[in-house]
Amino acid sequence: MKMDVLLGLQWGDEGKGKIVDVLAPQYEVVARFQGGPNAGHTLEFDGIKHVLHQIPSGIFRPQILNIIGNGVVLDPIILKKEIEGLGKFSIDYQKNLVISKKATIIVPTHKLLDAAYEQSKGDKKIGSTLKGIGPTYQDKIGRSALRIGDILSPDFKEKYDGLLEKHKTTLSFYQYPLDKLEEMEAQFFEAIEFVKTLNLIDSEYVVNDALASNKKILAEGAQGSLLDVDFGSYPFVTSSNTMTAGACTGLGVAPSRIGEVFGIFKAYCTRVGSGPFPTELFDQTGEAMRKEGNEFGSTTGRPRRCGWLDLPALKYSIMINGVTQLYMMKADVLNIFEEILVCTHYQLPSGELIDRLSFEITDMDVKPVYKTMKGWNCSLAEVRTYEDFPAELKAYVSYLEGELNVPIKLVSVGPDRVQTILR
Ligand code: 2SA
Ligand code: MG
Repeated sequence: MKMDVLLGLQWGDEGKGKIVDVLAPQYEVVARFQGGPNAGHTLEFDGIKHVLHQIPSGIFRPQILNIIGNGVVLDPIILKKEIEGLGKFSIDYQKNLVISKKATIIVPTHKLLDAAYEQSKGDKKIGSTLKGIGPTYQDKIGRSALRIGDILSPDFKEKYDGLLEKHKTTLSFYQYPLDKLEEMEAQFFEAIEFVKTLNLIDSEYVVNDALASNKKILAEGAQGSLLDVDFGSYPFVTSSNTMTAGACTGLGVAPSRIGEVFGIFKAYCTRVGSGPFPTELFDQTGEAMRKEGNEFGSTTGRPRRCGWLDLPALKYSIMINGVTQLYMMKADVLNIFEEILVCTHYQLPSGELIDRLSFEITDMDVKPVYKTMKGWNCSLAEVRTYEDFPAELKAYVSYLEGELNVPIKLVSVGPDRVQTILR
């Protein structure tokens, strides 16, 4: 059996949570492989909205084993709150949730460091969610981080104190106040005691044993490919590999065992935080998109920047991930427009047209070159099959498919499960 991977192809918030929820019945295992509480995966069912941050999106289905893999950076305080928040669902956490002992722990000072680094950057700030993601991955790569397995050892406090001293030195260099630290630490150690009661495992064995016994596994990506630490618009990225390859390192699965790669994209683009966004709209159109799409961050509530679909960027994401199926989300948000624009190329300051994301391009003031398409300009609320699609939406889908060379297997036309149209 192979492991399928589901990823966002843009800057996050493509609607991954909704799709995991749709695909979940076909899977026995759902695993997170990177990121941490900076993610916000929204699931809507029975008229209620749930936002998951660290727990995989298969948690509402009792037949699914949910894995938090070694590639994740885990905040014990947020995990405890998340689990308490799901209290009414009577989920059996011992059976349905396992956590890799090799996952890295976010300690309180990581969050302070995140804030200190952002502050020091002034108007060049990344727009981090301030959950401590960057500083935690920094310690992981720097070989000084604490891992979930460490909480079981008698010298955990000693290890923690060692890391704390290092962090304090850095925080004092940035003259960052420590007045909140004591309270955060009290919460942290309480949460650590709680995490000790959860099912802590060597997840690489759990995943590979599951594959060996022909169980179907879905790896659930967080953020998006254009926020990948290697291939995103560096330095305006998150600190993990958000791409397919990250699912291999973040779970301990060999590349040869990757099956389908589901690439999720919105029918337009959004971005939270700073960094280049060539098709961003600063006018009424952008405002209308934000309003219609309710584009506000599910972790921080920040308004998301909005713009037209960017084909060069999407092609790039498809290439680095080996996407085999495309899922287009939130098509209904475009209902309100008489004309729909799609960026096909970028124009460099020299006048040259390109459709590749070169190293230089992230620093350049490029101008998007658009193809204009006729909008469908009507409600999609009653649409249940591809045949019901207005002709203009069909034309939009087949134009994109032709450009991207990967089939668009699903189009979402509304938040409800029944508004997910398979092709
Ligand atoms: P970080 O927190 O240090 O990893 O942030 C670095 C950059 O990555 C962006 N980022 C995100 N972009 C979109 N969605 C994300 N998750 C939340 C959500 C965001 C929210 O699902 O809605 O609620 O605001 C996410 N997480 C990180 C971030 O904006 C920085 O540009
Ligand atoms: Mg999100």
